[in-house]
Amino acid sequence: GSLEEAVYPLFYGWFLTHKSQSHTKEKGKKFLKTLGELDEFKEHWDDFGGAASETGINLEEYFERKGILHCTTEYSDYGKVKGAQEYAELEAVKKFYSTAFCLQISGFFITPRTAGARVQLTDKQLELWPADSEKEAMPSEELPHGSRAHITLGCAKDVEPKQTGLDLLEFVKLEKEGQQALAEKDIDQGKLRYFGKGMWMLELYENVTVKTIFGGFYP
Ligand code: 2AM
Repeated sequence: GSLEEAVYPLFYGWFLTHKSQSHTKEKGKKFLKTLGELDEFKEHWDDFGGAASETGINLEEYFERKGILHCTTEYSDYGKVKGAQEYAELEAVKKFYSTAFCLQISGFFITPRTAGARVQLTDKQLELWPADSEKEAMPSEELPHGSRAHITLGCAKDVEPKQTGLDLLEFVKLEKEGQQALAEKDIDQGKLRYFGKGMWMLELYENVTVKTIFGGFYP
């Protein structure tokens, strides 16, 4: 066999620079704080099970954060995932490895499981997005290419990070079906919508731009 074997990362993605991480965490915290204090949110504490005390839920504590903020493109599990090799060999992956990109955050969302930032990818960035990402997550749906793109901000206890993208696709599915929000409110940062079952989505009035480097993560 070959002496030099391909080395696959745990996952590929866009990794936020130190400064953009601070900026994003700041915006995310502001969202959680504002949301947590809203009467509209307090009416639906039940969605979060037993997490609400008499004074409410501290959302910043409810969602645990860990690691460097990033937007995963492909989870390859060191080459064990089906399609890992194909992805590594994509022209775009080779061409853009270690390249700087600006990502646009268009919204923030929470569910009882996860908190995340919604990422709007450009055509160039979509070249790095796996063809079957949405299909893999929701086999029975036809959801737009790249609509799963997100940055995990935090997960509730015992929830796996992969869940954030699945939660985002639940919102995308409702949007596609033309589902009306159960509640809607204009707040400082944007338009907030509630879809039931603890699903809150903030559509930002102005995108948050973050600087990133595309690459692989090999812990
Ligand atoms: P995330 O992108 O939603 O944060 C390491 O576990 C990273 O890979 C995490 O960032 C995680 O989720 C993502 N990840 C883990 N398992 C995954 C899977 N099966 N599919 C897609 N992404 C996954």
